[in-house]
Order: sequence, then C-alpha cells, then structure tokens
Amino acid sequence: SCRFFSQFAIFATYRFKNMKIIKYPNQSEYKAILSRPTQDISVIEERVAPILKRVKEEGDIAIRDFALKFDNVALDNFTVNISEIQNAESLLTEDLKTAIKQAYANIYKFHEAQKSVPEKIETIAGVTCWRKSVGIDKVGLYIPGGTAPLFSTVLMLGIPAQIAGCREVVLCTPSNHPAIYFAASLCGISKVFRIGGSQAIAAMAYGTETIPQVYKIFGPGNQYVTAAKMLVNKEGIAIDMPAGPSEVAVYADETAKPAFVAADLLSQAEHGIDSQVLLVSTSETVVEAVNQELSSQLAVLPRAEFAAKALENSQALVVENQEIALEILNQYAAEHLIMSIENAEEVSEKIYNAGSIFLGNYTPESAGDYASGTNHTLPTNGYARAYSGVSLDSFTKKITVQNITQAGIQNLGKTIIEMATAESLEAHANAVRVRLANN
Ligand code: HSO
Ligand code: ZN
Repeated sequence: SCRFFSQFAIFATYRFKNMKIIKYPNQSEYKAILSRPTQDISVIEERVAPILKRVKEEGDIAIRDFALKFDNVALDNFTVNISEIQNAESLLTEDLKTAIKQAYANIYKFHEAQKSVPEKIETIAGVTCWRKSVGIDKVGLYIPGGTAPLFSTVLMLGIPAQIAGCREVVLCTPSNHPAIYFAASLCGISKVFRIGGSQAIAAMAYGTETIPQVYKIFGPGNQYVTAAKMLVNKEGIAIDMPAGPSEVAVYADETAKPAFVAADLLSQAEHGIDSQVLLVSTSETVVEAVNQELSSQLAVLPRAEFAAKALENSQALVVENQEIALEILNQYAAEHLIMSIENAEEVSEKIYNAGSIFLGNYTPESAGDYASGTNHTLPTNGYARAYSGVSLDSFTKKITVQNITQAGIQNLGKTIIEMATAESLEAHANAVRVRLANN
C-alpha cells in the first residue's frame, strides 16, 4: 500500500543516509555552506492578515469560527477553568511532578539572579539620575500544540514573567496537556485559553470579549503563528524575537565522544524536519564515527522520521585547525553551540556569535532545553549575531528617573541654555532660565 511504501521510504532514509561531509572547505565557500534555507513568508502573511483582521473586528465570534474551520473543534468556551488547571496536578506522575519542580527551581534561581538593583548616580552636584526596572504590565505566552507538547516552554516564559512581576500573564495553547497546566500554575498563571494558531496571536494582540489584550507576545509556533507575530509587531505589539527553525552546532575535537555528539545532533534533529544541525570538527575520525553513531541511534528513535529528514539537510565540516573552526562557528551564529573540545571554557571566550553555549563532553543541549536553569528561547537563523535569548530583561522595561535640586539646576543650567540656544530652541533654554531666576 501507499502507507507501506512511505514507511519503507523513510526507513531507507534513516537507515542509509549519513550527514554530508565536507572536507577542508575554502573560505569562499563558507557563506554558501552556512546559509539557512530561506523561507518566503509573504504568502503566509497574505493568508494570515485576513484572520487577524477578523479577530480584531469580531473578537470571540471569529475565534470560534476559526477553531471550527482550521482545527475542527467546536468551542463554546475556550477559557480553561481554574479548577481544570489545579486538577492537572493529579493527572501527572509523582516523578514528572518532581522533575518539573526541580526544573522550575533551577530556572527560577538563574533568572532571579538577573535582577538588577538600580544605582542612583549623581552626575554633578545636585543632579541625580537612575534607571529602574518595571515588569511589562501585560504579556501573552503562546505554547503550540503540535506533535510534542512543550510544557518546558511554559516554564521558560512563565518564570521570568513571574519574577519580573508582570501583572497580567495570559497563556494561549491549543493543547490540553496536564503538564502545560501544571507548569502554568507553578508560574502563577491563571488566565489560560485553549486556542491556537494565528487567531490566538491576534486575540492577545487586540483583545476580545474574553481574552485580555497584551503588550508583548512570547513563544514559538508554526509559520502561521510566526507570521501573525510579525504582523502584529508592525502594529506596535512587541514580540520576543523573530523565530526560525531550531538549530544546533557541535564543535568536536579528537577528545569528543562520537556517541555523545550524535545524540546531541539527534536531539535537535527530532524537533522537526526543518531543524538544522551542523558538525564542525578538526578530526576526520570523529566525524566518521559520529556518522556511524547517527545511523544506529536514529534507527531506534520514535521520532526517527523527523530526525532523518532534518539530517538530510545537515552537514559535517572537517577543518584544518581551531582557528578555522571558530571562524566558521562565529559566522554561522548558532542558536545552540556545543563545544565538545579540550579547554572548552577557555576556547569559548573566542565565540562572539551564539545564542547559548554548552561546554565539554557532559553538557548536552537537553540540559538547557529543560532543567539546568538557562532559557531555551533563543535566537535562530543567525539572529544570534545581534539578539540575545529570552531572559528576565525580555519581560521588563527600564525607566530612567532624574531629580535635580535647586542647587543642581544652577550647576547644570548654563550648559543646557548654551546648547538649546545653539539648536535655536529658545523655549528649551527658557525652561531653565525661569528656574534660575527663581532662585
Ligand atoms: N530545543 C528547543 C527547546 C526544547 N527542547 C523544548 C525540548 N523541549 C529550542 O531551544
Ligand atoms: Zn530541544
């Protein structure tokens, strides 16, 4: 049958296909080798725009219509009751609850340490300036449904929102996985709505009768969700970052363990067929061994189908020395960079483009994905050149404050008047003069 044939084709793919190995590429080839597949999202934006418009104009009615049309679910009420959220706990095993609580504690500890204490700076006598952090008042978190319910992402977004003191945290997800609800309740999130897709993004951006409007929207999603985030961003709703397919680069020298490297590559590859993995190594032997490991480990993975497809578009580069390896890795700007090399920490000082770095043989990306403490919402698609991952900062704004005494304006006044006059802004100068005269 057709089904058998497609399974056979997939079997053939993951049984026999290895990562493509490129040996000693020239510098002129780096750009082409490291390029990500470009996606034309204009077609998707065109499809998403009318959905946003309808939600904006019709609110809840549009949400119900789209749920029926796209997800084939009839929603009378998409608000998840508090009792359902509280009940989720009883549906999880003790072991999973313990794990989620451990992850929660570590992520909380790491993000809490990102709090900054505002320092009051007296720039000259009587002129004091400072900068304070304030949680963004209303934020929206989106957690996709899809093939794997990523409740870990609830922690990665919910914890910094909680620490930042965001007053209203709204969570939209098409999934009703109890672990998502449990993670939400740990993060103190009580406004959960069971809606998904671009209409969920629209609901949080514009607000509906039921769903509160927010000022910033966070979270991963498919191309429709991403396009919706980009479109509402143009209307002034902040978003966490431009998202693309997830990726990992592994830098392995002869001290790397091929089985570990292969496992790391596969952990990224299993996310989806569009995942990107890149292996850079100074050792041909290691690369060959990793390729061997990939086929044996892949064969027994439940998500082998996704991983195999992702690996098909992936490459292993053999390079002459560390200098070249670092040049390539900085040019690629990986979302995750695993450095399975000698003196990993010292060498990592030379990395200036990466979302998150994992040092040595015993630091898998999975640790950061779930439980070590760092955030797993990271810049993909080369954005690590200029963007940071999600942190406490992503949920806060900084407000500058200044206080000038009567003596202070005497000290600074002349400078302001001089500059304002030179800019031909007499009213600016006067705002100082009236105060000087009043002394
Ligand atoms: N690697 C993903 C995060 C994740 N992994 C969630 C497992 N669950 C993007 O950083
Ligand atoms: Zn992951």
